[in-house]
Amino acid sequence: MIQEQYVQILSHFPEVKNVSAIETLASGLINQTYKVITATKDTPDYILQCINHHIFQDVELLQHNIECVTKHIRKKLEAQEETEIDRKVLRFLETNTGKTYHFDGEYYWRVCAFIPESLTLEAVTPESAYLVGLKFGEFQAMLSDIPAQLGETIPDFHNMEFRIQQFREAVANDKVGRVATTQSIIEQIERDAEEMCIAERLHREGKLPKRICHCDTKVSNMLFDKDGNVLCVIDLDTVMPSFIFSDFGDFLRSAANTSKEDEPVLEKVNFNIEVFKPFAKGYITSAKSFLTPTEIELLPYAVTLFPYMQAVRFFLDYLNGDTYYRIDYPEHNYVRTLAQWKLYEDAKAHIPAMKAYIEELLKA
Ligand code: GN1
Ligand code: MG
Repeated sequence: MIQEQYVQILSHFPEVKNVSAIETLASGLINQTYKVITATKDTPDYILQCINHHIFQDVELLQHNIECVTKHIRKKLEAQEETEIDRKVLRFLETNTGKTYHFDGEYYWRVCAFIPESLTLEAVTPESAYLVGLKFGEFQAMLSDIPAQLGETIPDFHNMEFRIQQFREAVANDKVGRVATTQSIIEQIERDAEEMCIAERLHREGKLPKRICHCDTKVSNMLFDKDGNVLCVIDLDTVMPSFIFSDFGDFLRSAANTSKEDEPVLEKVNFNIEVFKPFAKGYITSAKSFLTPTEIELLPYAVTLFPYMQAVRFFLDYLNGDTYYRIDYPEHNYVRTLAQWKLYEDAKAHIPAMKAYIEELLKA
């Protein structure tokens, strides 16, 4: 069934014609996503999204970033005489007023062309970890000379100093009375806080650049074809200036965890260096042309930073009374915190092995 509401929204995007069905897609916790199916074979299908403007409050900036990024990548692909460019970069449609989103008075909507015969993976293998590393490195490389100014779609999103400040405020406010029973993790977070904020310090000293990063690197944010080849990077909402550590570290936070993000049995949570190796190899291969020695040296630190940062983010939400992350049971954010903490500690224990592996890679 096609609901009148969607027909109305789609009518603002003149390219969309002959719609025969609209299906809800289950993926994605942040934005509501639908597939728009058209009646004839030669008209493409589309993805319609309702943007979550509680999280992405500046939709104009959000879409500005996405337009700049997709146009820049498209130009590069054209210069490389790539074939099938529409399968290698997302294409967002314009409305009849020339914008890439439509505001209906309450919600913001956008449409992009659906890439046929593409699929996402939920878990990595050593082969896919290598390909994904290569692609995320290439994504950053392609954007390393983007002339446009991009803004932060979520201000201070991966700023560790800011997260520590939020954590300290949450402890001081103790809104829901959870500080007394969580002293041990509070002390542990404090113990490592200064060391984990090294990136912000180096940036202030002019020793570490910010670059355009994806900031939500996970295997499910990559499209593959049916033969396992990588097509393109998707979910561009968090593309913004950040340290390259965001894309390297956050990918391994999920991919190299031997268990789930909210695993209650901590013995099951370990850092799998056999995922780190192919991912690092792929990433360094495509990113080494622009990475500085400091950035390369700090890649193992980045791998520890993201479980640490995520532990802090889950924990401060727990202290604030669970307002940001969806929870399935009352202690969920605390369980998540401890699981991320375990991953952080195990990743830290692997720093020497990670360093040795990267050194070998660079020699080869
Ligand atoms: C959120 O919804 P999802 O899984 O894409 C969060 C990430 C966290 C992640 C933890 C905008 O991402 O930063 O790492 O949860 N995204 C936002 O599961 O806050
Ligand atoms: Mg996301």
